[in-house]
Amino acid sequence: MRHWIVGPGALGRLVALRLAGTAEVTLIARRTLPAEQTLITPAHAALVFRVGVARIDALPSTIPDAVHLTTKAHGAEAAHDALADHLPDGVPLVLWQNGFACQPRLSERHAGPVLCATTTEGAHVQDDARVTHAGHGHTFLGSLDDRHRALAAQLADVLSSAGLPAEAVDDIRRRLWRKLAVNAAINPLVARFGIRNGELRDAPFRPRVEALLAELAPILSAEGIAPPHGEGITGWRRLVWQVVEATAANRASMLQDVQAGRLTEHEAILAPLLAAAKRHGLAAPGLADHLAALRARADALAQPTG
Ligand code: KPL
Repeated sequence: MRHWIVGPGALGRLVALRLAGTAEVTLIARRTLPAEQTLITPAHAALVFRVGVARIDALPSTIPDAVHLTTKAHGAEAAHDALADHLPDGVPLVLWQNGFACQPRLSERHAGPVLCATTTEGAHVQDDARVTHAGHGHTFLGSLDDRHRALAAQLADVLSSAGLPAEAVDDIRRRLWRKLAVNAAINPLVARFGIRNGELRDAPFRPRVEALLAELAPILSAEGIAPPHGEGITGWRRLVWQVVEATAANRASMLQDVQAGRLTEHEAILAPLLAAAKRHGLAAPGLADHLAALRARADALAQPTG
């Protein structure tokens, strides 16, 4: 199979280099990356691969069997716009973004099957030529309207054989919203206060997490999204605190974005929740406060510096 991976962050390069062991891979970015790429495995082995590389404004003339969009959530639609004219109808698109913003829009817009993926694989970039696969995880794949089960099963097999265990599911919307809920309870707080995830267990942050949970639970319930274990706020509380424990020493992705001066994924994570709150007539002042603060930061980032 021929895969295009669009978006050269940690996840994109992890997917690209794992697939490169068994398939033809082209890594597509705004600038040309080195064709020789090293994957440092969780067991600390350094595996070197040669992959195809291309710039998004100079795409290869070959046709891929699947395109994996691995940009940040806010870059996905622009990346898709840049690709769309070059792809014949019918090429499958896999969306690996957090949140729930580009997924419904691109599922409508793309001229071919669209799968969404959510993963717990851990990776981080070392430099332009090296990426570390920090921890094994699991990937779920499915289409929002559950129309592409066979394709999801085929791609799940391809990923699993390449060392990224994956499974096709018929409830990807629910799984994306669950991850979004966890991200909403953790990421804006740690990003704004500059703390590691585990510090959320301490005063003064614990009550702030609990207040967000009290806002999130009715919104999710109104959207028909149940937590994986338990019911209502008890289930969401269990899930969020489990993730905090499991990632206590980590700096969340949103904090890393803030510290690196990058745009955060606040629109993809918080805006769908606030839109749902509005639809169902629910109050969400804590979530709204985070969205406003992160939007103000994004506006300030967009200002030219003197
Ligand atoms: O997924 C995460 C992230 O870093 O974005 C965590 C912190 C595990 C949950 O929000």
